[in-house]
Amino acid sequence: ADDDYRGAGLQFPAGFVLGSATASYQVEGAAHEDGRGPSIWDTFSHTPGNVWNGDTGDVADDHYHRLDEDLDLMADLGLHAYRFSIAWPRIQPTGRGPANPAGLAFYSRLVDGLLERGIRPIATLYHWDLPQALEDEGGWTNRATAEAFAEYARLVGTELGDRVATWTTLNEPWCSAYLGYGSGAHAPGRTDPLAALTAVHHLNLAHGLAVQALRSVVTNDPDFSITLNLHVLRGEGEGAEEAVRQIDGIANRVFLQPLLEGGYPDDVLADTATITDWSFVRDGDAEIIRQPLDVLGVNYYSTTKVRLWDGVSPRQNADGHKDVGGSPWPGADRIEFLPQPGPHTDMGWNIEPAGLEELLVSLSRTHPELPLMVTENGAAFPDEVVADPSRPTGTAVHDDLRVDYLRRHVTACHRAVERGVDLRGYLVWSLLDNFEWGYGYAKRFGIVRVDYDTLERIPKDSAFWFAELARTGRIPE
Ligand code: PNW
Repeated sequence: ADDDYRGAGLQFPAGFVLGSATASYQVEGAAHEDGRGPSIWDTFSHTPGNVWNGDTGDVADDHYHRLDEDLDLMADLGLHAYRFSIAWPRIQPTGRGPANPAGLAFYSRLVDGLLERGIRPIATLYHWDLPQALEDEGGWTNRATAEAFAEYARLVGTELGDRVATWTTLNEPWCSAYLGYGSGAHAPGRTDPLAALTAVHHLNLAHGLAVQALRSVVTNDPDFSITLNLHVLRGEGEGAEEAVRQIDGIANRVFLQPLLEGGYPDDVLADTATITDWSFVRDGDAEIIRQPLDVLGVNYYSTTKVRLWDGVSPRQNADGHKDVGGSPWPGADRIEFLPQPGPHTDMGWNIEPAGLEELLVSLSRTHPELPLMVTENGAAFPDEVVADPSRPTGTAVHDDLRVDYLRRHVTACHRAVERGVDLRGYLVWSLLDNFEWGYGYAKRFGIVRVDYDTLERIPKDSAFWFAELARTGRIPE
């Protein structure tokens, strides 16, 4: 069955989009330039103890200053699409007020540069860099943040709404809510289950309000979307079904149901009743959140194994979360997260391409009318860097494990397409090695290596492999 995911020679249908993704705080650097205000990730990364090695995004890949070089790199790799995120604090340094022209100009130049090179711009409005000034007023626990987000969306949409092909409102609200306000592993580093659930709702609301705001200003009939990191769950032992139900509720259905059907799942409300009565949900919110979507973005890396546990202190961190103060699973006090056998990436995440196929097939069964796109998939592995005069950079970077990971997951996508899934494309995470949040620069996801001393970009073997895939639409040997 493992060999079912080798995929060599399989051809994707014409128009299948093959590209890559990054996020503003992870690649841009230039943290204090051209009027950018501080975000929660500046504050968090500059607070000792939060990020490995004390790393910050101050410089990152210096993408802000190397935009043209990076655009040329994407063109060299033959990418069909590039998914980037816009840093809210570059547009509104305090999260409110008029747009900063220098901030808009940067993203306008980025979008034009993509279009000139025939690369489709997929813009994400929020990939976690909330203006610190808004966090000071409660951040995502404050309903006003969702309203401010709609105004930010309108400003960006007014500038770029004639050129962006796909608008994604939020990247992985699960991470924003539960890692940001529940476990504390991500900015703003809060550990409060009530705050986490309040954030879930205000993120959902922000999505709905932003789609409405974008629709009112864009002129080129773009696609509207949101990207979720849905959890593919495996249950174990007695009570496996109940454990899966609980985590599926709090991780997946708490987003999918309001976005696609309207309202929150009854069982999630019941599971979390000791934390909140959800009275932060107001009349009319359900209609705002449920906006028609043109495509759903799916980020997939691994699977999650759970079981029901009757002890006092379940392990909540086996799936790669740092062992920090809080839990990212409010209300799920009886669930244990189990380590999984088999090969793992450098993040400790188990490698299971069948999980991606399963996820895509199950989404398309429950929502047959909703096109899907894999907006992130990839792997952190150590790279082997060797001198090689035959390469343009004089250096080869061998990353067989990454090539193998990508091959298997791209094959999973192909299998899903064969099974009738309306899957529009696959974007590899990431174009460049970058600031991997709590792990700083220690984990490398790029298909292009970044030398953090010189900031030189060196395509890895996986970049050449992916370029061939993008050029031919066929999974290489
Ligand atoms: C995603 N987790 O993050 C993000 O969208 C990227 O910015 C990130 O670099 C990439 O995956 C790799 O980590 C996640 O703890 C971060 O479950 C953490 C988790 C999941 C996704």
